Amino acid sequence: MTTGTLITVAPTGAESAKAEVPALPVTLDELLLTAKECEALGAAVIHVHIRDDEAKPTLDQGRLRETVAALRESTDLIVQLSSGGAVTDPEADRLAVLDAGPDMASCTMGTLNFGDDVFLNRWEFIVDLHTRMQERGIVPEYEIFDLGHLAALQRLLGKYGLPAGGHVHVDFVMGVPGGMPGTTSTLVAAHQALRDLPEGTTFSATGIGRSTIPVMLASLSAGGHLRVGMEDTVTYAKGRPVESNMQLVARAVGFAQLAQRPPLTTAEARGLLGVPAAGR
Ligand code: KMH
Ligand code: ZN
Repeated sequence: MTTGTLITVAPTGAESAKAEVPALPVTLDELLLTAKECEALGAAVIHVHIRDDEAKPTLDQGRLRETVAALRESTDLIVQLSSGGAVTDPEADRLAVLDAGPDMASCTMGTLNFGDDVFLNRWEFIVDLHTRMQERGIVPEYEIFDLGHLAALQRLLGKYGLPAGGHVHVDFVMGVPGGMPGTTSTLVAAHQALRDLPEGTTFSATGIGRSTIPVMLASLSAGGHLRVGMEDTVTYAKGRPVESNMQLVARAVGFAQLAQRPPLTTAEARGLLGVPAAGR
């Protein structure tokens, strides 16, 4: 039975421009401050995309390593690097994200239209990500943008075995134009489809844009966990831009407490996800 709520903050993403969203954390200092404050509020996992000196998305290996080290130094958060990057990133650079040695990395389970772009995730690429994470002890979070991605995950686990840590955790990313909608009925369908995955599989959910609140409430009521942050949501309410990631984490913590499923500590989150203790 699910008790507490795992809260993941996705503070930056690769899609919003700093010029249009000035509160977006893009420098290492901004990211560290955000990470510390979100941890203090109740986040246990940070899903990280980084930016270059021009605030453009980058998968620069030196910066990724520096970011992982700095987050470990300043917080106890579980550090999850995005292997999705930006839609323009080549597969080799996305695979090389694992070389930075994060606790976790995302692994998107299929190709989809992504607004006007295509987010390409070929089967062989997914297999490479999954097996390299197995070899290196990096725990995946399987990103599910559409219901068919769950069937792909079932196939992946059946052919290549359980992930590092032995626990399967998925994240429903809902409301991307081209993916599944961010509605309660779709979340229920996705939740039901988990029965074909290994016993004990857990899920988080995030709703892009205005679907953030319905998805959050639906996930909590279905026993799921939450991902929030400015990667997914830059409008707090109609006509009100998000002021900070902390504002979004605080709202998620409030909802989780109302649901009587308070935030998991970072140690509890490591236990749930099969991520080794900090300082391993
Ligand atoms: N930026 C999107 C193209 C992930 O981080 O793994 C992909 C994404 C998923 O954000
Ligand atoms: Zn991401």
